[in-house]
Amino acid sequence: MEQTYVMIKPDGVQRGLIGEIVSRIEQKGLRIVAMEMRMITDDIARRHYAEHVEKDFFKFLIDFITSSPVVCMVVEGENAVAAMRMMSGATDPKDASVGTIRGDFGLDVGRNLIHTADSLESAEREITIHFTGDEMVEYTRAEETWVYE
Ligand code: DAT
Ligand code: MG
Repeated sequence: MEQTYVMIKPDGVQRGLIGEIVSRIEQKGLRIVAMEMRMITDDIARRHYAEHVEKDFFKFLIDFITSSPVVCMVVEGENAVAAMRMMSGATDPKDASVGTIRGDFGLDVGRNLIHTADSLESAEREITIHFTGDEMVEYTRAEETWVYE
């Protein structure tokens, strides 16, 4: 089982899409093992997006992600990292397929609704930034024998 870091961004929260997005994660069969609504601090935002510090959109990214509450999650399952990337869709909603979260609900790269870690290494790094071990729960979902062979 892999764990990945997922965050419903301020636009997703403000547009009333928390339930829709959480519902898609649940319906996929993935297991949410940590979830909390938070304001992201400037310090956490800079650590989270450290790889983009040189980009010209970095300041907009930090201002946006700290502007309004987000929902932080750790999501677990087989191939959870790739599964969540597939469900999120391409970075720019203009390129994201219909059926993905960004493709179905977004129009602008700066308002693309959801963050999902792009690799197992990123997932581990991001989970450590946003959660402590005792904030995550261990359980199985009753339906998992019907999700996995
Ligand atoms: P992703 O969120 O798909 O992993 P990323 O890590 O390349 O994409 O970029 C992080 C976020 O930065 C992305 O979700 C939206 C924003 N972003 C990326 N490219 C951008 C651009 N060219 N202009 C404005 N914002 C951009
Ligand atoms: Mg990324």
